[in-house]
Amino acid sequence: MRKSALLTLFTASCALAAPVAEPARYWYNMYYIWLVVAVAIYLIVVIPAIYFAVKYRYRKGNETAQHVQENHLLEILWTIVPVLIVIYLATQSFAFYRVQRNAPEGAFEIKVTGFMWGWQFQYPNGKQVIAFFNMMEDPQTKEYLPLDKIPDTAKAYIPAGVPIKVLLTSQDVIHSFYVHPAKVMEDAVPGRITHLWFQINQPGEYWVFCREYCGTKHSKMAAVLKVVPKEEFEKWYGGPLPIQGKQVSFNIQ
Ligand SMILES: [Cu+2]
Repeated sequence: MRKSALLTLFTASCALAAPVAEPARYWYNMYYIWLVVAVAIYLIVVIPAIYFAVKYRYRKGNETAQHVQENHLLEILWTIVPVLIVIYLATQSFAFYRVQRNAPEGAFEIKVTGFMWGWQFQYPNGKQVIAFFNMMEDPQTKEYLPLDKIPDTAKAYIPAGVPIKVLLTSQDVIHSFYVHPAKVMEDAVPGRITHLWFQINQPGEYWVFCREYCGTKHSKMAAVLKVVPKEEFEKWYGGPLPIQGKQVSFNIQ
């Protein structure tokens, strides 16, 4: 199935209001499918279990159990039904994975390098932002600082409503780049380039976290995305956004 058809299918099947970021709607869609299936299976197992436990509880004079050797219909059913459910869930998951994996054409590319313990954002024109753990935490309480206490120089500016393709790598150990509002995550692996994409529609400030345990300060290995309207972004960036449809490539070492 073509990517665009897949996207349309997903969009049409999702009854939720548009989330602030993409591809979060696909994540929510899948979350609710899994939730409904899990609750249904739980009820199908638990309700009969309670019923039988009560109905066939031990009673005096009724000590002999009835042993049923085999029941072909039941065996076929409890094989085929779970197989169908697993195929359905796997297909859904794979479709979501493909959406998450393939950035829309014309996405703005940035390079992100994870290191112990922070993130370096590099933009195509050479501009860069470094978010280090000690800019994120309160030195006294060791809690996360409120967003307005984090210096703007440590925030990665992102244009609102523009798909962003992130080329990911790591300087030292494996990290994982998780864009909280978009619900996307990918490992940052030393010596390799991995990628993901997201698009944040609503200007504001959003967290990015490391989601692969990487050492003492892993829990504070975060960054802030400062999502601003396109014009404001271009002011900060010092030039116009590369034209949609023209991919910008990096020379990655
Ligand atoms: Cu990490």
